[in-house]
Amino acid sequence: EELDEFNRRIVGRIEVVRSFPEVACPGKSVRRMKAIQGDITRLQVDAIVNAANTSLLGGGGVDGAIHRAAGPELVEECRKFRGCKTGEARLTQGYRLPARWVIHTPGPVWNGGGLHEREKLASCYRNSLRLAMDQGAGSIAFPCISTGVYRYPPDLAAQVAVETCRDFLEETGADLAVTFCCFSKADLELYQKLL
Ligand code: AR6
Repeated sequence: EELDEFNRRIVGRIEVVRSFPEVACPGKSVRRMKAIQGDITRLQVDAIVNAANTSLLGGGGVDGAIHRAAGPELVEECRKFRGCKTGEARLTQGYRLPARWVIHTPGPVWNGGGLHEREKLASCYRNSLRLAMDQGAGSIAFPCISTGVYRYPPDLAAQVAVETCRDFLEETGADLAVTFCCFSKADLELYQKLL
């Protein structure tokens, strides 16, 4: 009887411990993520992410803005990679940018969602975070990858961005502050709702 009573108390305690993190301890990672509206080329963070294409040799949109602001040395450094697959990421110096590094990642082109677009977009975020962490960066800013010329629906892209970064921070315990740098107010509102 004494043993039964002891076991009941242990089991009771285990249940209390199990329910504790969800109830009283919301994920620490959420506090390390924020959304702002602005121009990513102006941010003073360790690394900014570029929504590139697979050539890594520049283009329009945020890619064009980053190359213009960084100066011609950026494309020279990018040449050495001889391109990059969709969902992968490469790190360069930031040159004339306030950011120390640029992480270039080609996002997927949206084709209705049946061509692994979600997985590829999640890989962009994961691989960029991994590179930043390995480099010792303490802060990173993302644009809304794939939601411009590549037509990924902004609401679905924001979900992938927030979930992937949250999972990465929780799984790795990385000491990394993540900023989602939205160009439009509509995008900012999507992120604020999710965060
Ligand atoms: N700061 C922050 N976000 C920006 C900025 C900026 N300065 N400029 C644009 N955006 P896009 P994609 C936002 O088209 O869809 C390029 O030609 C923009 O409002 O730049 O991944 C590449 O070379 C949108 O929300 O990238 C590729 O060929 C987001 O950045 C192709 O476009 C992404 O839009 C990549 O297309």
